[in-house]
Amino acid sequence: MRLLIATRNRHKFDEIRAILAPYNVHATDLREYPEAPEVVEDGATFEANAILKAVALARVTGLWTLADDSGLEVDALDGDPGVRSARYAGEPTDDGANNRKLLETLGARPDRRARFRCVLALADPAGPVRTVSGACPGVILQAPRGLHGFGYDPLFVPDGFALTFAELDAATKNRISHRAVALKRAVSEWREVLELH
Ligand code: ITT
Repeated sequence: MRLLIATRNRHKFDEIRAILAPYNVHATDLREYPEAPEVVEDGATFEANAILKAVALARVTGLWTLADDSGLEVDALDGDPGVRSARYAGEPTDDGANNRKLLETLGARPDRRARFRCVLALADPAGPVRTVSGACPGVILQAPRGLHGFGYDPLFVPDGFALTFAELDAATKNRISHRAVALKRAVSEWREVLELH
């Protein structure tokens, strides 16, 4: 099926497309819809924001639409930056500034536990919307390492690994990430609607 991936984040689109590559899904992104509106992500949860994005874009384009809302939750910061992950250090989004702010805010706190979360919303242009979620636990380093990926990847070491998401190759990240976990659930729970049979 043809599926619109409702993101302006190129890295997210590339990851989602790579993870869906084995399936019969033709993923397009918003570059084909320059007139698509900017959706205000003012929901209090990843789920609310994913639904806002998927429903708005499905309505405008008439296509089945998949939206990803994701972010990093740090235990010692009571779950921050959370839904504000993209704009943690202000607008416009700046990954380097976000990483510096996270390190400054965490300081020397010994509890470095964190997890990435991802909620995917799939909107039918006819109305109904459904969601799945995924998480990837790990720890936050004292300084960034690695050049791959995006966002907080250089600071995040997933459980069971010694390298950051920015040091691991894309195939490994796409096997274990919060986005991969959520997409695996999507493929299994939404097999019929995604026409994967
Ligand atoms: P769209 O809303 O257009 O999809 P966005 O980047 O603004 O793009 P979000 O509002 O969902 O998306 O914010 C996600 C932020 O969370 C992202 O900018 C990163 O800072 C962080 N993040 C999410 N997934 C990540 C990942 O796999 N690796 C590193 N950081 C990630």
